[in-house]
Amino acid sequence: MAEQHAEGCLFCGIATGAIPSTRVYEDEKVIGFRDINPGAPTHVLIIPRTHIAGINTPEAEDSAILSALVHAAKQIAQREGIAESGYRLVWNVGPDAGQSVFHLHLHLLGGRKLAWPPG
Ligand code: DGP
Repeated sequence: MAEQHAEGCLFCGIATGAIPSTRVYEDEKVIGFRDINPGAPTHVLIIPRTHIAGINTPEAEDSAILSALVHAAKQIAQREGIAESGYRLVWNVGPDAGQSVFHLHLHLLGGRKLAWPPG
């Protein structure tokens, strides 16, 4: 798959390796790396290698990427030892949810009891 990158996009830089990160997972379509400002003992961001701005933008042909993100999350949860204790997958979409980086990313949080509803 040809990777599309957006100029000046932080997570495109992380995907190419131009910007350092602590990677915990990678496959052909997606990578996972530790959040710089973790909200839980495990806080990993899973992103497509190719630039997609957010969950509102994927087209039908991107469905393989969406399933790759979820598949990666399951693998990472296993590796982090939280698959059984539990974890949360979060997509922040737009201003009310506090989305701050406009390259699609799935948050994986776990390793502690997580409150619900979120703030
Ligand atoms: P969101 O609010 O959903 O757009 O989440 C963006 C996340 O990205 C936030 O939890 C902090 C994280 N983040 C921002 N800049 C960097 C960075 O340079 N490196 C890493 N590893 N994470 C970052």
